[in-house]
Amino acid sequence: MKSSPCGRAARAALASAAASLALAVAPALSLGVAPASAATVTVTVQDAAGLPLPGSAVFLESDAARAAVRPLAGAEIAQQHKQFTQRVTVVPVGTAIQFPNRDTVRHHVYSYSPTKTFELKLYAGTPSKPVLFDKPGIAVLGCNIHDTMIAWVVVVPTPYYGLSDAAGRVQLADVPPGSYRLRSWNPAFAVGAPALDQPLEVAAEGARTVVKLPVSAAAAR
Ligand SMILES: [Cu+2]
Repeated sequence: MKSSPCGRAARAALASAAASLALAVAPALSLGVAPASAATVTVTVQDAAGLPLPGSAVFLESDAARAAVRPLAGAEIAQQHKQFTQRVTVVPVGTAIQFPNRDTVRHHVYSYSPTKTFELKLYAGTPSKPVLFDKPGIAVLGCNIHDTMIAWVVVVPTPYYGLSDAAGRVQLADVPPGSYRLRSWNPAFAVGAPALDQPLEVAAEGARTVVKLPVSAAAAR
């Protein structure tokens, strides 16, 4: 892994996820996938008209990826200025998320989504327990007090995931070569719609692809 010529910059960018990514490679080796090196996968997410789609969740699924998944430590979605601090949060299955309230008003955060149904009743400060996201899927979050507050948690069964930047680009570092399902999702999708699903072969030198989602960038803002 250390000998991998590419992905060094991307690894730095994903420093917070580095620990889980490092752990992720060992099970793949024991399953006989035997990657000679781990590669970088670059995905550009566009809308139907070819415009960049920032804030899209992108992840790579496979049996080996599923076996390599580890919860993320220290995940949080705060509330500040009567908004969630992140619109879309992507976490691996098994991650517990804290919902600290940084406002002086109280919030009442809930999700009715089958992926995770929960309610943090009217609170100030940080609730005593984080919320465990133990099933893959998409949870829509709201606040009972402030109707304009909305956010999404995308729970993924893989250590290889990311969120697209302003240019619609996602870089996934340290991906073992192999056959994957490339999944892509944007909050402009209809409620309950699954992430787009297409095959992706990752070679020893990585992969680079463009994904077009059936939404408009204007509607996704
Ligand atoms: Cu609120």
